[in-house]
Amino acid sequence: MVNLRPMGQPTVAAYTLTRLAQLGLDRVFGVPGDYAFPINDAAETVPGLSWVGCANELNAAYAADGYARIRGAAILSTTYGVGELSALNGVMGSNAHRLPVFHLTGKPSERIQKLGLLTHHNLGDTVYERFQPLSAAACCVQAVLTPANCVDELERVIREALRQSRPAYLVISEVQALLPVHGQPINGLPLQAIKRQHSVAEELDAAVAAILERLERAQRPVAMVTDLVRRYGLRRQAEAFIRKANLPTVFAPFDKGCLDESLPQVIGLYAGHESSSPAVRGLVEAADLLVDIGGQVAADLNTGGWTARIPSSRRVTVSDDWVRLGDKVFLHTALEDVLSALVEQVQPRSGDHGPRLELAPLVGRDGDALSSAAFTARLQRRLRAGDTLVIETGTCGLHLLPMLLPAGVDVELQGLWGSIGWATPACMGVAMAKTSGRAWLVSGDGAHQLTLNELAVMGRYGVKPVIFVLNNGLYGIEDVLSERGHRYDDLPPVRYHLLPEAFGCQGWLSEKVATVQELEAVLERIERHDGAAYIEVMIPNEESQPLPAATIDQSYKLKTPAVE
Ligand SMILES: Cc1ncc(C[n+]2csc(CCOP(=O)(O)OP(=O)(O)O)c2C)c(N)n1
Ligand SMILES: [Mg+2]
Repeated sequence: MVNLRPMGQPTVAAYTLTRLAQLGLDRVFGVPGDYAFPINDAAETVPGLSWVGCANELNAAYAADGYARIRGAAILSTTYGVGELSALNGVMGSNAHRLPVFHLTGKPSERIQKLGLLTHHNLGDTVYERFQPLSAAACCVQAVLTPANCVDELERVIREALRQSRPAYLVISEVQALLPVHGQPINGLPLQAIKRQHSVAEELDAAVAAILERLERAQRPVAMVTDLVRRYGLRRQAEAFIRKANLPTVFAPFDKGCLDESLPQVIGLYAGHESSSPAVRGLVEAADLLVDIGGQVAADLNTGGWTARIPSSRRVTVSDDWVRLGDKVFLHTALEDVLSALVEQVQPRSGDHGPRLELAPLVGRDGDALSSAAFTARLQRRLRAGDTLVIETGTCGLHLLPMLLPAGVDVELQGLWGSIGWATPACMGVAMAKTSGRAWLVSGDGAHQLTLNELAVMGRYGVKPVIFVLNNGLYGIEDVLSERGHRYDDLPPVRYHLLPEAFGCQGWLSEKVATVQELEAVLERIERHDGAAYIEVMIPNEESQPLPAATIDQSYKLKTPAVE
């Protein structure tokens, strides 16, 4: 490789990765490719960074997503066209879930472009920029980096990605990447030390005063906290607010894990008719004020099929940089600033909070065949403070979301974007980002089949997750929603517990369990095992029926032609 570093100036590729690493990031997830070799090389040589070679770009994007959930941001590296397009679904999911993933891609050199030479990974023409708008569409900000603009553009891109808490797209041509940057390189702060949003004082003061005034007048206020507070690193402040205000507090399904559920104020999950209990639903719907910290995503799966409706007249929404109270909207009110002002000024309320989430009953005994309920109850009792549980989209979510999380246990899921296969690589990213505690994964068999080749990558890098694959032989949740019996919901009979061995994962505890007794024995062994575990859990496929008739009925009414 040519050494192009006159007067010690770093190359565009090296500077870009150095600057991103300063945020506190130590991994680059990706798949190498010729147009991106300078970026790949820099990932190996920049101090403090290491390359994680994923099984494919979609997995890499999911892994970066998981890493960003723990570290606050992540770096993803793909090659031109074929690589970046494969990552798109994953990056779009990071956008939906408000994660600043920096997606770096290479492209053909300007020499090739000026000569009009045809290149591979294109359509046989000289349109070199065809893919940029596609990749950029998944991001909130983009830049084509050159030696002349690199230092300035990177500051703009980093600032914007952190301000909006969404992905950024960075393109560097294979030749520009190797040229030295112009200007004075910048030494950036770690993410936790960066103020990501700024308020306009007048709007902030007015918004906070209005919220406090509404809270003081309210007889039966309830708070709701959403995942957005975690994405801005503000979970502790949100908890401090509900603790000091002493408000009964709920969370919606997509936001599982955004609160310490052992806090006495946390009463449960609110999703209209799919709330954790009728008591929780009653309390929220009888409230004269709902203080929504972060802004509930009012999507179907987050609201019990749109049955969770609180009129705006009874609602205060504190979003990322605006506040709404009834018909009033305040702008430029940074979430962080609103929360600290509220924590400082709110008056504590007295009185009871209401119901609590409880440990799931230990259903099933010894030789009984396993069920989702028997599995969930036993898993719940094994999670420890500091652990993170990654939950895949599918039937497992229906069982795991209403469960009480032990103190200090986090959950990550992809409720809104809901792309099956996400959880397996995301769990790897979570495990790599964590500095203590275990990463647990629960995935259905169908979802796992999309991305299970990432197990080999986990083995290669010595990651030690605890993985449960719930094997019911079908796309269970689809089978329910689309009524039972379609052949397209059946899955090939993979023998999952043999995979770690085939993928070269050393020291993994790998087993198949079909009864309650077998599950209990393996959970006991996992507790003592200092290494990865991979358990195939047999779930009878009959369990996938029935979903409550009312749920199926409601879904059909909205999705099928209205025949009178
Ligand atoms: C990328 C993608 N493709 C398809 C779907 C539709 N989908 C949602 S859940 C699901 C089935 C999940 O099956 P499995 O993982 O076996 O879980 P189970 O419900 O059987 O426990 C499918 C196909 C999706 N959400 N994402
Ligand atoms: Mg299944």
